[in-house]
Amino acid sequence: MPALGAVAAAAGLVLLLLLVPAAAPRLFPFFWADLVAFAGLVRSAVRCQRRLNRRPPVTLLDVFQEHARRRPRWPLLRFQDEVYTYEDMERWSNRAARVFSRHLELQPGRTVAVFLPNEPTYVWTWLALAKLSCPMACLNCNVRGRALQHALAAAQATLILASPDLQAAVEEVLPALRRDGIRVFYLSSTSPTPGIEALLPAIEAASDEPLPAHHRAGITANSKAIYIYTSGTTGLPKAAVITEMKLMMVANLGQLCGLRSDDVMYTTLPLYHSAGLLIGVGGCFEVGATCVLRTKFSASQFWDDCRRYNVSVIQYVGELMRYLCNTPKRADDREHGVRLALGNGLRAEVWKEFLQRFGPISIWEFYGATEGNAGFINYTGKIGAVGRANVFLRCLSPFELIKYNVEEDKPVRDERGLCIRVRPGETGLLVMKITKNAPFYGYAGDSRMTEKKVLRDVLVKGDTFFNSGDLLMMDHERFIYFQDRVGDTFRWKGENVATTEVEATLALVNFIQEVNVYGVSVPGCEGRCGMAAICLKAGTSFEGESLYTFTGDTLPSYAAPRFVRIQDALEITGTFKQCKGNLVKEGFDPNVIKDPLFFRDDKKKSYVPLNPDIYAAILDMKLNL
Ligand SMILES: *[C@@H]1O[C@H](CO)[C@@H](O)[C@H](O)[C@H]1NC(C)=O
Ligand SMILES: CC(=O)N[C@H]1CO[C@H](CO)[C@@H](O)[C@@H]1O
Repeated sequence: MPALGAVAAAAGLVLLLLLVPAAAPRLFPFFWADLVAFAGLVRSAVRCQRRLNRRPPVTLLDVFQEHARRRPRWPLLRFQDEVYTYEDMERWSNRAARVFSRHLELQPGRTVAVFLPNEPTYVWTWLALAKLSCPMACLNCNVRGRALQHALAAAQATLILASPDLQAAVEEVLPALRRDGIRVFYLSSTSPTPGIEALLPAIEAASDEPLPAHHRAGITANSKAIYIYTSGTTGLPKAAVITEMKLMMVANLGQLCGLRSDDVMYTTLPLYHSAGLLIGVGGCFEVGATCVLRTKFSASQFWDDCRRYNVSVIQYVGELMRYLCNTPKRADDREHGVRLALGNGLRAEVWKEFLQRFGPISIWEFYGATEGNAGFINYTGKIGAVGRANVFLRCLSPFELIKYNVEEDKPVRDERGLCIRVRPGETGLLVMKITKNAPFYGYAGDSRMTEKKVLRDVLVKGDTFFNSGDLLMMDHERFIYFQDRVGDTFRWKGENVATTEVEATLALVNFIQEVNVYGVSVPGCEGRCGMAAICLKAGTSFEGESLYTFTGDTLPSYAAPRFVRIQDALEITGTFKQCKGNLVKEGFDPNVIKDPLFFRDDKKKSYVPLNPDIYAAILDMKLNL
């Protein structure tokens, strides 16, 4: 989303378009929807800029504190049977900030890493660090060993506040941390690890009076507020920088989608990612709403929790909604007060099923990367779309879909060395122009990775774009659809195979519960050959012939998976994205893989068990793929 300096220009544009005669709605059927969405964005961007341009700037922390002053008794957080009001959180964070500042001698600007599960501690720690002007690096709870050290170094964190729940992970790297001079504390009442102090007793004993203002003296719109580690399924974590401005813009997203102060938002997403922390908790700070926090997502508990806490807004990412649809049907499926769902990664087939089953919930699907400089929101209710290429928005944060060579893993360039726009209906790489209003702050401590995300000479020599790494498609009505991640799409028989499309088709098969599609290398073959890891629905069995017929009818021959692997459960990341890396590496060797494997046999017109003989025949190139 753009931070607006160009607001004046934009307002001029809006005026101009309003003066376009009545033909406009006919020419642009989504004219009003586009305009309203645009106006909303402008309003929100203007608000963020105004606040942060004040002296002293009004940050998200100040917005929270204003709610705490005005509605002290309003619940901010519900967690299991505990309730924390705005005032409670204000006081807890005052106490914690005192201890961090005095006892830990924390200076403004020093990065502090938090290594905590989803629990109220996370929220008051965030507020306390904000009160001391210390950026918070949100360590992924699943990160271990060398990756953990790397994450700390990237954000230059010299202090870790951890939970004893992660004792083993902490102790594993403790000697290395000590060598590097990194201090570790537990935010608990007792410490299970010799040499690590537990801070809770000191925090409980500290004064809850407000802190002196000097701690916040240096804060500006561009101060680093948070580091979020991007959840790559491969490689070491990269620390994306979230400035005060970006934090506020993202926290405003909920309000843009209709989040109100009387809403109860249900967050089961990990707080170490932007969806849970910035959009979820941050969104509640912004409007003064209540957040129901859960340690871990549970499909079977989801709706019971929604009823128990009177939830009105839910958050989702990736496969989460599919898991809800996969639970056994219940008579009370539609008995809940949920009116709004915010998230991303919802696939069209799940979207339809979800609405049919759980009732008319308004779904706001948006697209955006934590480190990205712009994003889209679905504001028209077009199922499957992540947003619209709103003519208004496009002026503010220009993006392009450009031709991409999947094999060479880089954009196609013309004879002048510039990139080529795709036509409507064609899939292209999404790139967003980097401007003053849509800056890209890159990854902390990793200029090489930062440079990799920057694409130069896209439309004219010398321009710079943020490379989203995602392949999207825009239709003739300018709706935008997510197609695949760059590394996931593979080439087979000279064609691009978008794994999400094959997955969407296979998800319709009656015995398939979940599916993950990827390409495996076959010796002697160009490109990668399609393979699907599937989970069977309870009480069903794999039917090779019917799957053969179905895929033959619904998929182009190059896209129908050659190999099928049946797994008990599919591996996912902390943000509910499927992991393909290990599956790709493991390939299709029945001598190594213990899961049942099947092979698409064109002679038998069925998926047949992939035995060592077939495997050998493929390697000897006696079997044509
Ligand atoms: C949910 O709403 C009902 C009815 O309005 C109320 O009695 C109950 O206390 C509420 N529960 C919570 C957790 O707010
Ligand atoms: C503003 C708006 O139209 N948002 C929509 C996003 O998509 C869902 C479709 O399910 C609609 O219900 C929302 O109203």
